[in-house]
Amino acid sequence: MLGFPTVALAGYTQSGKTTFFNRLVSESKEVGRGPFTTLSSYSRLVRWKGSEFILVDSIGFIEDMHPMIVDAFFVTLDEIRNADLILLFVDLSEQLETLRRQALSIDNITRKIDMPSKVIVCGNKVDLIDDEDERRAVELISHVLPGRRICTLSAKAGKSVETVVDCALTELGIAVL
Ligand SMILES: Nc1nc2c(ncn2[C@@H]2O[C@H](COP(=O)(O)OP(=O)(O)O)[C@@H](O)[C@H]2O)c(=O)[nH]1
Ligand SMILES: [Mg+2]
Repeated sequence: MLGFPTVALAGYTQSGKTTFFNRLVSESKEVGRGPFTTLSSYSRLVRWKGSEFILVDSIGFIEDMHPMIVDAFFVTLDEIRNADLILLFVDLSEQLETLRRQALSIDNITRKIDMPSKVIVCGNKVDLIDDEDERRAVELISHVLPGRRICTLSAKAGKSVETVVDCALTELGIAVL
């Protein structure tokens, strides 16, 4: 699409995708990293430290897909599947049992829809947990999703958001200034 790399946000509803999307779009504006261009209600052309990429928000995975929302889900599927990079959001403040179930079903869904290989798992909401819980949650996810790169952040508090974007650009092979 337009020759820019596409970064799609995916993962469970309520995991913080839209918060991350809004923060990135507003930071591109506020911090003078460059303006953004509205492409649709859920895609923006973001300029970040001299690089440009398309950021796509999505409605996210739902654990037990109700028939009513499956159609809506599949509308965004193409954008997820065709993205150069997927930032896969999980809420690290969930109970470990919930996290395990979500990670397993992420594994299932990603296999089913044949996602591109570039994926960064973004463990969000670290502001709600202590270091020990964060360590345990990351350990569990890397166990269920072996070989996946994992970043932790707080989209709401703005913690490590910059690191995540820099990682994303590096993963896309774009030099970060
Ligand atoms: N404490 C905390 N809350 C967050 C964070 N990110 C998102 N939220 C909250 O989680 C809820 C769901 O966020 P949203 O971005 O709509 O999730 P989405 O469904 O994945 O798009 C909202 O109430 C957000 O304010 C975070 O890093 N920390
Ligand atoms: Mg959302």
